[in-house]
Amino acid sequence: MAVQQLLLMSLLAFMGSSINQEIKKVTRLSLANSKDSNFGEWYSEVITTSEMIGYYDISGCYTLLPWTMGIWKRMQNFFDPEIEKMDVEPCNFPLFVSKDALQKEKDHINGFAPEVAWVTRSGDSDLEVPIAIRPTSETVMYPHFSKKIRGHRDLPLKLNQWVNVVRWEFSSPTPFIRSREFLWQEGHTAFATKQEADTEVLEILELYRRLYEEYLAVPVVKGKKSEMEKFAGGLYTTSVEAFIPNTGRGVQGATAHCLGQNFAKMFDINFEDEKREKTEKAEKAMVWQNSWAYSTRTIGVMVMIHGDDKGLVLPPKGAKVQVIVVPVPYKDADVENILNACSATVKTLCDSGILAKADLRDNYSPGWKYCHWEMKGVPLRVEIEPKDLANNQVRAVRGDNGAKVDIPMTDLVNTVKGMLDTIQQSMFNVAKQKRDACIQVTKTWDEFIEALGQKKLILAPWCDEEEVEKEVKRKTKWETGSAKTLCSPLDQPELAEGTLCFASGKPAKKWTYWGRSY
Ligand code: 87F
Repeated sequence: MAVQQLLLMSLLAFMGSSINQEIKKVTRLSLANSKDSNFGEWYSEVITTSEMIGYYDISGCYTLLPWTMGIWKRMQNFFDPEIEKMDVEPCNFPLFVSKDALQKEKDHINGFAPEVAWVTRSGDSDLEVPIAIRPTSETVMYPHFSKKIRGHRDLPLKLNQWVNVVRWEFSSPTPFIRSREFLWQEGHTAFATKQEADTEVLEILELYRRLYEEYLAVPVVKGKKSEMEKFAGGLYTTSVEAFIPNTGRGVQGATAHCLGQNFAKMFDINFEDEKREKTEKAEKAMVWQNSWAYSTRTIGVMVMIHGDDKGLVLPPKGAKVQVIVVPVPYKDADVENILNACSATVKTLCDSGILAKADLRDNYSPGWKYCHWEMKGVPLRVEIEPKDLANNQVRAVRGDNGAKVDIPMTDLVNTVKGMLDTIQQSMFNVAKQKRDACIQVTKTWDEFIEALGQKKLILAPWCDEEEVEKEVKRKTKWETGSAKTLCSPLDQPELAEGTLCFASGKPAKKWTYWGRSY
């Protein structure tokens, strides 16, 4: 009898668990793909199941759903006040560019021409001259710079806009990472001197580092692009570079260019240099310009770095909801008291500046809600059940590692704040450890090739010659994509006297990061 009972019980338990799995599949509360065994599928599944991205019937275009826009808003809320402190002002220039303006600066547009989308028709009639949709706004904004800047008192001029841009990419699209339309901020500034422009580039680059490291908990390297990888219309390009361990690819996270005087020349952006006027005859001087941007790509990088097999994992500073409060009423327990306690908890947390929300829906079970919010990557879950009410406490569960803590109500705000800080810091530490474990210093070609095969982020001494970079690209043209320079870190390790370039054997000039990239 006892044995039969046992068998029956385990049979029921087995049926229960497979029914559970069935339910999870139907309601899409668990992922079918794992991050380590099927990264590409896992990524698509995470961003759709967590309700970040909607697919669309035009290839390379995606819908950014509220969960994504909540993250984007938080990134804006960090960045906007910072650039405001630098006296950068908001603006909004048109979406359309005339053909003349677009083609004014040839270096700038040459390599990019195939990616420019054009409007050629309205209704049934062809436009007299086609107009382009902005792929970036140098050529849209600089006619204004030319008109607005007269004397040195008009400088510096610093503008930023948050807009969408369109680049008709042909390589395979990936939501957030490479899409045909994306959102970004683009800053465009003009100065009287190169020195001021140089200083601003570094200030902006530091803001980008902080955005990634302090807000999104993603480690990045600040560096300078090679001549081959820089923006052709500019003088030099700096960037922050992230690395995705699962694919072994680097990804440019944001970029700040010093444009030099190229655009000033083409768009006549001059000023009477009154300072010189006194000593020499009145002379026109060209401005020094910068442009800088980060885009919704940042969000994709964050998902790839932190997401796990349960779904998205958001760092507290990047999350629209930092704490989700879930009521766990038992059958006979006083439901109303539990719901009230949840609402009160949310109010206390929100009053102290924490982004908290209660999920009081009565058509979903607590278990379903746990999975749902786990999938969406909420950093902290607070559960309140009758036992907690009785003990004047709540139970908190961390989104990043599942650790559970009982928090006395009397200490709620402090403890939750502390936990959110800990999660933020710990997510960065874990990501940095993983990134650092992928860095491989290579001093010879053989070491380089081996490291590339192992999907490493390679740091190598380089002679800084364009021909050599081209040769490396040619020689590594495997089906997974060829290796290129990511950046030369601003923070250079010591380069011992006599160190040779890993690729050419010539004297090395600097340490440079190499790898495959997005
Ligand atoms: C695609 C089509 C046309 C990149 C393009 O990075 C033009 C371009 O100019 C193009 N793709 N670029 C370079 C963008 C440079 C620069 N613009 C302002 C930035 C930061 C923000």
